[in-house]
Parts: sequence; C-alpha cells; structure tokens
Amino acid sequence: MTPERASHTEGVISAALSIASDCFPGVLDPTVVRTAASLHDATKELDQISLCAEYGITPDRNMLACPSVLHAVTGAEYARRQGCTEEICSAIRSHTTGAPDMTPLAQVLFVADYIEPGRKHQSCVLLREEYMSMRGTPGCIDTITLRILDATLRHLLDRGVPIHPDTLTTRNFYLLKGTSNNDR
Ligand code: DGI
Ligand code: FE
Ligand code: FE
Repeated sequence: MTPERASHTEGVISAALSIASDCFPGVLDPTVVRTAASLHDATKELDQISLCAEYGITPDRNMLACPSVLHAVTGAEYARRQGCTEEICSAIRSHTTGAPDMTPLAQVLFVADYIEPGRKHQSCVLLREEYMSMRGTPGCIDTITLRILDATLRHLLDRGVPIHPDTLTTRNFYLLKGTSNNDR
C-alpha cells in the first residue's frame, strides 16, 4: 500500500469509529468497524481485471464502464477470503457507490470514506464541516449520505464519465427517505 493509501485508510478508521459512536451508539462493535475500514481499499492499487480473473468475478457492463467501482467488488472478495463476515464484506462492496437501505456498518463506512480528515477536495471539506455541525442529530447520517451522493453525481457529470446505476439508485433511495413528497 502506498503511504497515501495507508494514511487515507487511517483517516477512514478514525472517521468511521467517530461516526459509529455519534450515529449508532452501542450498535456497532468498534473492532468490526475498524476491520471494515482497514480493508475497504485493500485491492485499490492492484490491477482490477487480473484480480477479477483470479477471484472468478465476471464484471458486468456497468462495472466495466465504471472501473473505479471495481475495487469495491474485489475488496469485498478479498475480505471474504481473509475470513471476514458477510456484514463486513457487504459494507466493503458498497463503499464506493453506496446501496439502498445500507446497514449501519455500510453507511458508516460509506460516509467515513468521503469525509475522512485527509480528504482535501473542496466538497469533502465542506461535507466534513456540515457533518460536524449536525453530528448526533436525528437523521444526520441519512442527510450526509444524500449530500455525498449528490456531490459524487455532480463530480461524475462534470467529468463526463458513466454513472453506475447503484450510485443513482442509492441517491434516489436516500432522497425519498428524507422527504414525504415522492416527486419533488
Ligand atoms: O477508493 P477511494 O478513492 O477512497 O474512494 P471511492 O471508493 O469512493 O472511489 C472514488 C472513485 O470512484 C472516484 O474516482 C469516483 C469513482 N466513482 C464513484 N461512483 C462512481 C464512480 N465512477 C464512475 N464511473 N461511476 C460511479 O457511479
Ligand atoms: Fe474506495
Ligand atoms: Fe477509500
């Protein structure tokens, strides 16, 4: 792992532990949170196509169109081979796109990956501040999840790259979860 990836991983571990105790007090085992965060980008620096072949994963057309998402799928399989629970593997699998109705662990990892203290991108800084200002309030994890998805979608649109359907489905899920009006 490069020093940059190691330091990002340390940032995700500490952010995830804080978010877990802010938003799901007494629900998540800190050891489980730490394991998921430690492994979430374990395969990020490897060649994804070779790794898929080694793991017997056949990427579908959406995955091939969005290669940045593949490390989440191979990372989940890596964790499975390391003996991690399904809860951890599935949280790793959804850490890049999110997933509708994430488990507490998956949602903590998804948010921590974006707002960990080492991220310097303007939108990460702004969302980190926004999270800090509302931490502990009811629904704050869903609000920040939606904001991250919106920022990610804007970023992908600006770059003109394909949007993975899971990113869009997740955004719609948290948008509708936060409003009673289904067609705002
Ligand atoms: O692995 P990290 O850099 O820590 O963060 P990540 O797992 O969230 O990956 C971020 C990258 O994934 C970033 O380059 C944007 C990309 N990404 C996220 N959602 C999508 C996506 N790329 C495409 N093409 N489509 C998506 O829906
Ligand atoms: Fe990642
Ligand atoms: Fe990451």
